Amino acid sequence: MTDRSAVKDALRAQRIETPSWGYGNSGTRFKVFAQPGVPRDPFEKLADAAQVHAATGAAPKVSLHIPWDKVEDYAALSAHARGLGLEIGAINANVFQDDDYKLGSVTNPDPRVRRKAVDHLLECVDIMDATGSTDLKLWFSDGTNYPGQDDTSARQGRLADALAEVYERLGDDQRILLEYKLFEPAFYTMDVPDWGTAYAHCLRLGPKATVVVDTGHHAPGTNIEFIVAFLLREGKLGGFDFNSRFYADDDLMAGAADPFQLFRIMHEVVKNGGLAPETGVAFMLDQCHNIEAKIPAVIRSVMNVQEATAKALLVDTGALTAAQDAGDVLAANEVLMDAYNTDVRPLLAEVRAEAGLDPNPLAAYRATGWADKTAAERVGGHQAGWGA
Ligand code: RM4
Ligand code: MN
Repeated sequence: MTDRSAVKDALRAQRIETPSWGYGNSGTRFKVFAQPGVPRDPFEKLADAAQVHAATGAAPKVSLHIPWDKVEDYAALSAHARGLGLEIGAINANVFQDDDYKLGSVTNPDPRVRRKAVDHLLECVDIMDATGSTDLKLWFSDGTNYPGQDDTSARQGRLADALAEVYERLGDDQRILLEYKLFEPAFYTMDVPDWGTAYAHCLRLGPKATVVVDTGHHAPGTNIEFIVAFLLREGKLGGFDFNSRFYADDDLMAGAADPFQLFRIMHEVVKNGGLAPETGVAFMLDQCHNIEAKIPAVIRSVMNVQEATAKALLVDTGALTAAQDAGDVLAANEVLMDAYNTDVRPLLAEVRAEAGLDPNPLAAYRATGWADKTAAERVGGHQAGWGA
């Protein structure tokens, strides 16, 4: 696509969903560094997310994590979101922080634990009904640490049964987004280690089950854009959990470690129609800001996704196809690299200005004084974090 106004339309239409946990305290297993002004409940997390949306105009949806974002009244939470110009995005189930789940949740050898885990997943669908969320995001920490620990194949059967029960409970407009991860916390086998496993389960479940690609959940060197192209072609790409990694699942700001990889991913998305709302690809962030200020880090991530998208939209597809058809390896590569090497910041600044936004979202956020205000106001109480 090289028609400038079509590129701008596509950029204006892109929505990036931010994670509630990105606004709370987080850390590594060594230390959590608390930050001043961090939200103390899901209502305050939404208020922070509204700052990101105000600055970027592109982040109206917020993913929740249950029970971290458990509240008495989900309709009230959803109304609060609407009042801030936001919507509730994916509901992330959490079956990894309970003593019962030591040997797994839905794949646990003990049927009592499996029942408890599936009940939590069903509770998450109730929360979707109450909040208007359409996406149930499932990530399972399930797996084994030692050869022989459990029956790998039987665990697949337990997983399939659990997924089938949850799938049955979904409303017409609701879907499952199944996320995979290569390793951690389990170190020998994970029960959903890769896209192929997730895809096979989704295929068996039906059209309302799709795969989520968390960019931090692969072995180093994995060609993620190939996975994206494949899943899009099969209509099974539900969305992304964007973040960056240098080593394992580092959950750093999207586009920070390898902006070229993010571009290559967005190139496959754009080329295969994944920006169109009807394909249902959710552009979510799943990251943690352990040492940097959280709201500007989320804004930076949104901008990085937008920049990768803009570059992907600038690929001269006519020239690319011609070079590919002619078998001209160097010309084809050059078309792609030309787009990647374009400075798209002025174009995005223009799109923002035309939408009545500050062309510089980070400056816009700083000018609000929100960081000082919340640091002064949010004293006392318990800061939100993992396990809240
Ligand atoms: C997992 C996975 C999930 C996220 C949790 C916090 O590694 O990426 O998407 O909800 O972490
Ligand atoms: Mn994730």
